[in-house]
Amino acid sequence: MDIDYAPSVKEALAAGKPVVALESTIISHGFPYPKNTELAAEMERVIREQGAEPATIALIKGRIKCGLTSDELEHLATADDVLKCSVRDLPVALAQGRTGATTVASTSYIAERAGVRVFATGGIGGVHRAEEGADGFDVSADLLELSRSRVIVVAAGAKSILDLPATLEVLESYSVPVVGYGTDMFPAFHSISSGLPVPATAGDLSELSAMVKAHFDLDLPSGMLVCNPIPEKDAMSNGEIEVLVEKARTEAVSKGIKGAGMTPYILGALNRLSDGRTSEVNLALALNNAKLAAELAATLSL
Ligand code: PSU
Ligand code: MN
Repeated sequence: MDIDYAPSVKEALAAGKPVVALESTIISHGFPYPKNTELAAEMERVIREQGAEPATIALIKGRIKCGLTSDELEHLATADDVLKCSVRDLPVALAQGRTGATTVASTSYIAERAGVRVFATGGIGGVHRAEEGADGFDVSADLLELSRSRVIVVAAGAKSILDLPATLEVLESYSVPVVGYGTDMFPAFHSISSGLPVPATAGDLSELSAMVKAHFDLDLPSGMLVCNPIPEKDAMSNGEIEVLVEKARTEAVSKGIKGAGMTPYILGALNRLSDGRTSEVNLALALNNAKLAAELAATLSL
């Protein structure tokens, strides 16, 4: 696989220094402009602050990039013709020379092959609630890819817009380890807890690192999902977010939104309905994940 590395990422990998992968769909389709440019820059800054190297992954004019220039980040944040590329979209986008943003699934796929083992994002895709899916059935490829790319994904759980019990069931069926960081509960993205238990908890960084090392030692074919709840000071209450989610869901259903457009539509609607509050919350949790991912990557480089 032909990957264009940013020089700083190439050097860090060659020297065995910690590197953290970042996705680009969150920039192109997850945040409004100009909040998305702030997000892209801040994610990289937080990772560097911890002594790790950020490697944002995307397709630029038919080339796979691992580490982007600030011009490339700006382009992803502002252009309106950036494809949302999950794994199945990669061959077509590459062959057509397109520019595409990578999801959790395709970022994990590329990160593993690029030699990057830790990846920070906001939230993962999951099983959509039946009534809003295409023909009542919409399961994100993020879940399948977690089962077959050896990358540790640090996320604040998944949005309460999804069917969270079903999402956890699928992760169990796919043999994906799910670990709560400092929590027994599966976090619900904007809020600290979904009320659903996680199968395992890491109390601190050294416990988490031991689990991750054991995961790689076992040579399991999967990744691991590290669930890092949003800091309490930044969180929304379940009640607060549920009201917004209900409105966003109703809107999406009435507009007939389906498939790959669903997650971006919901994120946009939540931002609009909350006057930008959900994007502030999303930024806070994503930065919190970037910090933990960088700390974790450092423990693997020792
Ligand atoms: N969830 C969020 N923000 C996001 C996404 C999910 O809260 O930006 C993005 C991620 O890139 C994720 C993708 O991988 O949406 C999932 O899309 P789908 O449900 O179409 O698989
Ligand atoms: Mn889908």
